Amino acid sequence: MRTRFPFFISVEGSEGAGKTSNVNFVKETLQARGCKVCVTREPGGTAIGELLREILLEKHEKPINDQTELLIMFAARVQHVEQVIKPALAKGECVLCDRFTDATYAYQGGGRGIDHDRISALEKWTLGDFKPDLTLLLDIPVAVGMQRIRKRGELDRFEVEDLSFFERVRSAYLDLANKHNERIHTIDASQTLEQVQLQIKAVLDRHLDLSTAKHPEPSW
Ligand code: T5A
Repeated sequence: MRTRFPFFISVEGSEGAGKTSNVNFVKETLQARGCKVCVTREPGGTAIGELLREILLEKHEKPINDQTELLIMFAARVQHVEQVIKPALAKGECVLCDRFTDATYAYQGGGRGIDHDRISALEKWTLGDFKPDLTLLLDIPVAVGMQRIRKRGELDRFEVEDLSFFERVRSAYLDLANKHNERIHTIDASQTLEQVQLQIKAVLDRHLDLSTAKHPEPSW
């Protein structure tokens, strides 16, 4: 894990966990610590990535093959990393990304059942060891998350999947958090927005303090 500023932070979770609702809070917390923040999302974040996002989220007459879906996720991601994420980090900005590669392990791995090793090979080929420094996993029981998004209106191609798909996604996320517990921090997202943000702030404060202690501001 890199422990210097700038940070690359991802926010993850299954449908309706509150990622979008909390990204702004994370951004403000980082800004209060003096970080310039680049907020972005996956799939998307670049002109080509946003076009690929439309293909991925739209419902099509004939279904998208699972392998095709996996490859499109990584195609969008490579474009995003090279055009947006790495350049922002190189300028000294913090990058805050709504979903990253963990989502592929959870949705295409857990949800669609694609072999973990195949995703891992693709990750290695396209990104090498490039990973977020810190990941906030907003965890919520599937039924609660689905209830929240149904209130919001029309559902996209992923959101119409059945409950068992999202149970597998959730369980894959929790397995990742267990395996990478230094990087991935699980937040109980079923609580009120205020309580969720208190948990997020505690994780961010801990990480930013550690990083600042190791890399103090220059005195000049
Ligand atoms: N995908 C993505 C893959 O399959 N593989 C990949 O590699 C990647 C990167 C798009 C889809 O792409 C898939 C996964 C996704 O299905 P997305 O745009 O991130 O990804 O879409 P969603 O997960 O669908 O995002 P949502 O907007 O549905 O969920 P959020 O952002 O988690 O939830 P949010 O903040 O919009 O909140 C939903 C509702 O709940 C309320 C909000 O007000 C809102 O109405 N809410 C709360 N209510 C009560 N208490 C709280 N604590 C609340 N927090 C939020």
